[in-house]
Amino acid sequence: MGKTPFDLSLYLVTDPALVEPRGLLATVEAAVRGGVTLVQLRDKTSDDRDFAAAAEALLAVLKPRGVPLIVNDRAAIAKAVGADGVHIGQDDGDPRRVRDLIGPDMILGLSAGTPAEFAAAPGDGIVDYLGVGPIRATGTKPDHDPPIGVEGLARLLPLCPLPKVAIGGIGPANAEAVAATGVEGVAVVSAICSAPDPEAAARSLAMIIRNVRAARR
Ligand code: TZP
Ligand code: MG
Repeated sequence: MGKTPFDLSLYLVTDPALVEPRGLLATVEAAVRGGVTLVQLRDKTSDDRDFAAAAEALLAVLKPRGVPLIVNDRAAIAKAVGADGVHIGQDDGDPRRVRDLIGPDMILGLSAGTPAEFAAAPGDGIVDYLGVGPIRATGTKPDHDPPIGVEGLARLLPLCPLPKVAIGGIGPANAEAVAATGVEGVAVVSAICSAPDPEAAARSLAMIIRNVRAARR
């Protein structure tokens, strides 16, 4: 089969509260029309049954559009439903154990926000990308680590060769500065899920990222 290809450029992370009243599927469909390249189902509150059902419904929408689905935390469900990958944090155990569970082909992402976490991130086919942040304080994740800022992001990037996606407090006001660090992508929750028009929000973030890339070439 081989490793599932993925593009971190504009990475939507879903939040069960923020997608309302539009709903999870409608929000994700709109975001994909707008140019989102990767989607993570993140829901800390639903039980495994509802979570698996949501993942299956998202896969039905995303597979035909060629957009991979990453599942937050719940590796066994990710594997059972045929999701493309799993994203874990520093408190979710050894990434090697998750890799053992999901096999070689699924995508594995790991959150990291300090030089020590960067240094400890296992490449070699274990972890495929790092989620780096938070860039700014954000109400979306009340227990987040101290913000690292765009400058902190720029300092961390050279410390690990894996592809990296920045997350936390990113929106139209700072996406350009974040992308200009050379990071492989930006991940957002509220900037798309809470936008009055998620498709337009995604399209405008995708354009910001494209323009920064074009200027850097
Ligand atoms: N991990 C670090 S910050 C964060 C997550 C899941 C939430 C980001 O949400 P937003 O609304 O894009 O700031
Ligand atoms: Mg986690």
